Amino acid sequence: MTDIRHDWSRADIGALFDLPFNDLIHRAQTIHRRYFDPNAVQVSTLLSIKTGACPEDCGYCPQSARHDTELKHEPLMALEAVVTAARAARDAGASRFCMGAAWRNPREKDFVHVLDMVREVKALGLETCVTLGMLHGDQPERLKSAGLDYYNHNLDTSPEYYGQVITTRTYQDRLDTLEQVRSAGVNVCSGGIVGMGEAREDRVGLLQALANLPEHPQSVPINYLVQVAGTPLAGTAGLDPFEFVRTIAVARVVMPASVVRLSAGREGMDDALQALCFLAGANSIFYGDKLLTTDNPAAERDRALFGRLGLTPAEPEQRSAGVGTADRAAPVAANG
Ligand code: SAM
Ligand code: DTB
Ligand code: SF4
Repeated sequence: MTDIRHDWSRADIGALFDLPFNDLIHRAQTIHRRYFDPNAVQVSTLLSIKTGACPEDCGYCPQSARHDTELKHEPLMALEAVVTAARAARDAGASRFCMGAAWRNPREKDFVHVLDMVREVKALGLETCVTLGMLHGDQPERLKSAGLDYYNHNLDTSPEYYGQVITTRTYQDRLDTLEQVRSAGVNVCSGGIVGMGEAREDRVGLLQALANLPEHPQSVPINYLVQVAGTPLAGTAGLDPFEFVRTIAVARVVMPASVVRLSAGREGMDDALQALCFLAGANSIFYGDKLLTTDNPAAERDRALFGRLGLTPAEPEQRSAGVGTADRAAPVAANG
């Protein structure tokens, strides 16, 4: 029987969340070892190529024009500056470079510049990822032709809780964007945010929506809300850290061959909590002092953490064995 399923019920996923913590971690770690080298972690670096003044109203986001945050707005970056940042990320040890823009969707005159960025970053030998909001027409195919490896577009939360957080685009809009990206043959990076005041049932609903997509996203970022003053979600009650670890573990169980990224929120986590997340099946991080606009742990701290835990940056070959073929990957032999 294959572990790769697309028929997860809420009850199935809820039952995983309800397991005793040790049983859940054991199950997640066992599955993780069937599909991945347990000591390899994929390393991506983010860059905000267009910052702030976004017309959308996402309640968590410091870049929405509707929230009064202290963020400085920046227009689309020049190509050379993006290439310089990508080269620095590569030289610091990242294997993927993710470019994010605070847009509802890219306008054509900006989009052609993003295509150039993808081409040039790819030419540095890096994997490429962009997150630009909704796409139209042949934009997904043009990104693919330019050398795009991944498109990030998150479902963010359950269909039921979604309307509490975002009103300017629908859950269906997001599913449609994922479909367009998938059809163009670009790997999908899609996950969500926890700690937004949602119930466990919403974390169950998010993971169900992701795991029951026609193909599992090749990459699944699990973000812990970074609370930014001036956003509607600032001041939300914190989540029990073990519930965050459970969310990672359940993501690993329901999407066994997908790379699960321990994403935003690491700056507020101690090393022991991050180690638990890796044990629960997280095998990717954002690396570098900044996420898009907020702080991420310093690169030296992450290098020290990898050293202490015996983790190594995933080789491109290892990643391609699992990534890009999430629904087709054969399990690898258990490794220790
Ligand atoms: N504007 C595009 C979009 O929303 O599709 C791309 C950039 S947007 C910043 C990318 C993702 O970052 C969001 O979908 C959300 O999941 C995540 N994000 C934004 N602000 C966050 C925060 N404060 N904490 C955690 N994750 C956040
Ligand atoms: C994702 O899931 N998390 C990243 C990336 N995809 C684009 C973004 C996190 C943003 C955190 C808030 C900020 O730095 O602005
Ligand atoms: Fe805009 Fe993306 Fe932020 Fe939403 S998450 S406000 S779409 S930048």
